[in-house]
Amino acid sequence: MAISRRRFLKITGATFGAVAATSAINPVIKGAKKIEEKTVKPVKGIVKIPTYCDICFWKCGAVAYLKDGKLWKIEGNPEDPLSKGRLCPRGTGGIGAHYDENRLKAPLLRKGSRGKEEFVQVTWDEALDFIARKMKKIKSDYGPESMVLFSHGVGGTFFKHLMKAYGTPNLTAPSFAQCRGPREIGFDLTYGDAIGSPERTDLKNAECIVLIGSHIGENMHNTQVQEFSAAVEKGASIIVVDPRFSVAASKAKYYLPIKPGTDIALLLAWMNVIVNEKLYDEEFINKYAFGFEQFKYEISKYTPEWAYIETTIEPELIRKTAREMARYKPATIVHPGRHTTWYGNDTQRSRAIALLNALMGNWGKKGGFYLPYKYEIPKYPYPPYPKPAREAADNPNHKYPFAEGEKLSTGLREATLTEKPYPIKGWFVYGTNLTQSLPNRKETIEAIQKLDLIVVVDVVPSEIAGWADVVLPESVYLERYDDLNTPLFREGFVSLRQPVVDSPHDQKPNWWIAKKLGEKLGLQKYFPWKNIEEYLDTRLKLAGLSLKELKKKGVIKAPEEPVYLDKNEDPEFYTPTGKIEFYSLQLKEKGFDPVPKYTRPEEPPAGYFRLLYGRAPVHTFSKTQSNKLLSDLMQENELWINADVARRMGIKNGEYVRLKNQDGIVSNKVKAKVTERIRTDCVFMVHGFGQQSKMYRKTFEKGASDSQLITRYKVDPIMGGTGMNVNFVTIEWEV
Ligand SMILES: Nc1nc2c(c(=O)[nH]1)N[C@H]1C(S)=C(S)[C@@H](COP(=O)(O)OP(=O)(O)OC[C@H]3O[C@@H](n4cnc5c(=O)[nH]c(N)nc54)[C@H](O)[C@@H]3O)O[C@H]1N2
Ligand SMILES: Nc1nc2c(c(=O)[nH]1)N[C@H]1C(S)=C(S)[C@@H](COP(=O)(O)OP(=O)(O)OC[C@H]3O[C@@H](n4cnc5c(=O)[nH]c(N)nc54)[C@H](O)[C@@H]3O)O[C@H]1N2
Ligand code: SF4
Ligand SMILES: [Mo]
Repeated sequence: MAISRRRFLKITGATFGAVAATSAINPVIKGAKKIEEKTVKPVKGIVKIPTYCDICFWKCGAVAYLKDGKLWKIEGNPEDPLSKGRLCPRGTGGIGAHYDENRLKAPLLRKGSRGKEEFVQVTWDEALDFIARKMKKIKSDYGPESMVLFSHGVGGTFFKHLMKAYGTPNLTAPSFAQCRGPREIGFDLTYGDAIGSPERTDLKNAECIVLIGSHIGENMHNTQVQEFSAAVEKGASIIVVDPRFSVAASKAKYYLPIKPGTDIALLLAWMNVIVNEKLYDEEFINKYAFGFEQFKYEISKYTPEWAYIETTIEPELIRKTAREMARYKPATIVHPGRHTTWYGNDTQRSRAIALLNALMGNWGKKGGFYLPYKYEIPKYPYPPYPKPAREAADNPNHKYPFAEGEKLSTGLREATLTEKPYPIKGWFVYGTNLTQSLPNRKETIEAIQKLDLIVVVDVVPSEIAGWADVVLPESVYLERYDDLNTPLFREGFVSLRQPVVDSPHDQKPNWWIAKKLGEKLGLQKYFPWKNIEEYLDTRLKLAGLSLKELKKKGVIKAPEEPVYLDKNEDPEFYTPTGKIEFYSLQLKEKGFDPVPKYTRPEEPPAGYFRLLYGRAPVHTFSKTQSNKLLSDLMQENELWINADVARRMGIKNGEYVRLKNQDGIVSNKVKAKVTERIRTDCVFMVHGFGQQSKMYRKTFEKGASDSQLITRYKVDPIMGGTGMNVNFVTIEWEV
């Protein structure tokens, strides 16, 4: 079936002709002076400026257009390896971030109690002096380790630097323990290497793609969608495993509507068939597998008939799809997923996915996992950071033995609540809406109430900003420089984010805020550069490039390197055995199953449904709801509910309902989407809606929040990720 790329990727007319940013001030902010809009010097005609997108964290290269000095539209930069000249609908609507009427316009200081959302407007000096005073006191009373930085995205770079200079090891992001942490650890335990972002999946050359929940097409990571579309167009065989008939499922040859939470059973049965029928890459396994015989023995009991009882997937379909995968090996890829924090057994599920891929012999092969490389640009030559006196507080006594790489955000929240292993007294929050992105909102708020200081840097009055002591308004990505983008990818390149327009009010870029605050904290030696241009140019010069050149092009590529193994080249695995660990001694030593095992998930009680959630093509988490171009396309989320169930319950399509979870939490009202496209035992909604900040008028009570209903979470004992697909809801009618 041919797929129209246009349907996935193109939205037209997303331009702002003559829209002016409004200067209305928020009525909740007391004593606010009217902030004058800055006047932009109009340059006649059309000016094109390359930059990279920030509507999500994929960092697609883009070209912004100014028309007579006004931001007009943004398109993909054809030179950019990630966007290849096309942005996703969110990126195309990115200019709406600049024109957003809800933007924070000046620094705010809390009046009254936390969470009341009463603020006074202050100057930058007043705001930063206040923060510096508090941070100095925290340092002298409790030690620098008592400050935590939560950040997400490249804009956090200079705050990470600031916090390391201040002396804390507690830097974290929700993109690990609430997102891809289990996947990275599962693959690392198996191959000695992580998947990374962008994922090293050679989707465009794959002949068979297996998606386990990865809802590409709704999950709009641009390059992945383009590559997936290319594979579909070339006739790749697509197998989709999802309790919900996703957009990707509509492109599939085989759709497996699995019972939620039972994927490990399916994976084990697939491997059982492939091993029993000797369909795996024998040469590859003989050469590179460790513990294959034990693995073989372990999985011998997991027949398709056994898996059928768990997954509700017919044994014959399990066999057929296993054979289908094997037919196209090594150009078969079982996508490792990205948001993998589902049920608390996620590292083991990721390991099962890693092993199934290993049976395909696809490491370093075309259509499998390619070997990425990057443009090496040296770091800025800063003085060394002070060594923190105490270890990070996120994982005391290494309770989660394989929590490696990034710190656990929920672990740091726990430390704040319990004051163990030591008190945490300050949170600096950059670009992450913690009440939406961490499970159990109540715990987040209780932790906030224990703090001496909480600072939020945001662009709109998000839910988390409502809980801050100080809110700092940032310039949006189209108004600022950020650090260079040099990801590991199939092509090495460096790309630049640079300002396209001025900030309309008193917003400042992150680097400026970090530097000013650093100076007020006496850390000026860590900010030796005059401005970010000097910083960027220094880094680029160290690599023989220049800012001038990169400003013009937006993207510069590194000399090409091979991303597949040569015929006779051996892959390297950085595991303790130097092989792909089918049987993991590392896990065994710490008391975990050396070969993944299946445990039946808890069933929803009678009358309850499992709450599932995911993405919509035109929104990013809770980041884009007030962007006019995007909210015009989707104003609120819907509740997907099975048509038979809805009929039985008397719920009509389009009718508003509320959800009540197992702990009695009732959601905002949400529109029912009555559909055959979901199983009867679960419901689904898009994450990011239903924010509760009163200041955030545009989104207040628009749709329901999955986060509000995710009061339960199941922690992965291996690495501390928080499985969040473990909540059950009933449906209520009163509106
Ligand atoms: N438009 C848009 N795109 C995005 C983002 C965004 O905010 N907006 N965010 C990006 C980020 S950071 C991430 S991490 C990714 C997340 O995107 P993915 O990694 O693709 O998605 P998940 O959230 O894990 O999965 C949601 C899908 O899993 C299915 N599912 C739920 N439970 C189960 C189960 O038990 N078994 C199986 N097999 N399937 C299940 C759901 O029905 C849904 O289709 O998206 C990225 N892309
Ligand atoms: N319930 C639930 N929880 C989840 C998920 C889910 O699907 N459901 N998904 C998980 C995943 S996969 C991830 S990656 C995380 C994502 O978690 P977060 O990164 O916390 O995502 P957002 O909720 O979009 O929060 C982004 C915040 O940054 C602000 N912002 C936007 N642009 C800028 C800017 O230019 N500068 C600054 N300073 N701020 C800006 C936005 O207004 C918003 O408040 O959440 C995880 N948590
Ligand atoms: S995937 Fe879309 S929103 Fe994300 S960076 Fe690329 S164009 Fe922007
Ligand atoms: Mo994520």
